[in-house]
Amino acid sequence: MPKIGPDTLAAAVRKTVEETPVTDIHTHVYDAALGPLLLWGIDELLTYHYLVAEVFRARPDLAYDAFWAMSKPQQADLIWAELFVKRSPVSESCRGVLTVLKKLGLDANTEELSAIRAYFAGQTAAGYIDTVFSLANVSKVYMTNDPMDPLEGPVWEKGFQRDPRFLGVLRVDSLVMNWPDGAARLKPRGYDVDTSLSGRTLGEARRYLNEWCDRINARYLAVSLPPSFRYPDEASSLTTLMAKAVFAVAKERGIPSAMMIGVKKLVNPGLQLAGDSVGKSIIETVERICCDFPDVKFLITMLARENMHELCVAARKFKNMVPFGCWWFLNDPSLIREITAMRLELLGLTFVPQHSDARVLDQLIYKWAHSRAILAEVLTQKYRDMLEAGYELTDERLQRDVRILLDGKLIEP
Ligand code: FIX
Ligand code: ZN
Repeated sequence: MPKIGPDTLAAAVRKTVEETPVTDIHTHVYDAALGPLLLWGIDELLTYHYLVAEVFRARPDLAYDAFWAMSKPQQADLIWAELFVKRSPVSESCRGVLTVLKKLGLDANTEELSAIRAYFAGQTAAGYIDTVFSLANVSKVYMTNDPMDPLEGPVWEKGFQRDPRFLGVLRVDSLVMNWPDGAARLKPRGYDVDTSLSGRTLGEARRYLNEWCDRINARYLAVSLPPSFRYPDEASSLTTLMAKAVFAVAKERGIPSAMMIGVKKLVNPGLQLAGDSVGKSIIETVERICCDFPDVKFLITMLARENMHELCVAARKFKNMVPFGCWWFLNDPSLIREITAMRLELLGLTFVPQHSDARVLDQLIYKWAHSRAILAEVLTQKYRDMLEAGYELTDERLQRDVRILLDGKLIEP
């Protein structure tokens, strides 16, 4: 195989990263069979909670209730006017909308949305999924499935023909957070639980997890945890449920347990979904869990920038932990660059550089376009350093490395 030299390196890396299909290991997009849960189109893009938070910064005079009383198209019109017309769309979330429209061949330099809305009016969900997956070069996505969601649970119970591009993930927040809320959700579903965390209750919680892992063919179990989450913590219902239900079922089934740690929920309730914030977690909790459950593969991402280096070092200590993604408030070019370089330097190719966390289908287009550009930039520098140290890079080796980073196999059992 011909060797890649310093002069052609950047172009070769960029081409390979662009052309390597991605498996997106954490999203909030859904198989079209789940109907209204699958969000797509310009009004959903513009009312994404990241942009909701930003429009209130541009319009601090706007009352939360007044905004929430608007229809979704009215909210989208306001966000477009304030963040794209009256000001340049400088933020990462705004630039994302520009990238989506450009990739779709639509003109973003417009003061109102009628022409863009007309494009989406001509799409079907099924057809648009194909368009988005192709433009984003995404082969598969992992969903976030909550059987206790009143909209989602019944669709699974009825059953539907699965789209193989949408992989199941059992999200357990509704079970484990704010106990005994989970008990109140389990009881009417026929699980013999009480508000204590007796052996019977924990056994029934495991039965719920197993039954739903079977039903959705869950590839891993997932939860979002506050920065205050501690393990061990005998006094904590959350910790008991995680250790004796979630990790136990993950081990029994041989599937990973994903923890997304560091969210402070609703610091500003007026913003609704946009009201969550970030808190620094303690890495000792992650270290103790990885140490005490050596047979479970843990997929970990943390929300505070300050936790990123500690997570890398913890990954060096525990081979059963895979750090993943630049999550939420870390999903910005300046921080993705810093985190990805640190991970390559400390972990080689043994981490998952990114997930999209897309809540709107179209976002797959921009979240992967933006992240691929930075991954290519950082990888190029690493390979440049290696060439200078005498390493011989070929297309075959480059394609192999990028596949390891993007094909999602690192999180498979
Ligand atoms: O808990 C999660 O899965 C978070 O990613 C979401 O709750 C959050 O709203 C989000 O979409 C961040 O990107
Ligand atoms: Zn998420």
